[in-house]
Amino acid sequence: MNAEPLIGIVMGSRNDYAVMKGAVEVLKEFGVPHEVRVVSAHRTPELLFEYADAAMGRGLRAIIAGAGGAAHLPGMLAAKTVVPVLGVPIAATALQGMDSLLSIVQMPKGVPVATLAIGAAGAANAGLLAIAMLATTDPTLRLKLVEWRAARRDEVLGQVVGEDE
Ligand code: RP5
Repeated sequence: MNAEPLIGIVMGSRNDYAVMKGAVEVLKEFGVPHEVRVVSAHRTPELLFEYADAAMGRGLRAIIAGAGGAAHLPGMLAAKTVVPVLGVPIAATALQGMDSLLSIVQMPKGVPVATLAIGAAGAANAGLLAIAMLATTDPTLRLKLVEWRAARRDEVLGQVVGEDE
């Protein structure tokens, strides 16, 4: 994307991209300018602080942050910027994403992270939620989102189940 990014997509490891690409695909589909970065809370804390400090000034309207394990990334970003942070828990350990979900959703009162589902559904929904946020002030995007939802509705209305399947 050449336009200045409105949405930042960050993740704790390159390995998280298999999941986080779901958010990228949705933003691409809607033509929303975005950027993708690897920023690790525990391995690159200085970069995390730099990214969060610059986010508002760079015009980011939301940050989608995915991480696995003891997932500090979304919460630490939210602690350092008032740009809304959408957290995506990733199944990266023996706990299958429950660790990450609880780390992200259980933010103490005062510093919220909007927490999505574990994995691919959460990543795609984070993209859609970011779009819905932008759509509150962008009528063209709002129309696209309404049409997108209508297409999903029509898809279900067209489904038929044969009793003998
Ligand atoms: C977290 O640790 C990352 O978000 C990733 O989900 C997990 C494992 O990282 P790698 O060892 O795969 O780089 O920080």
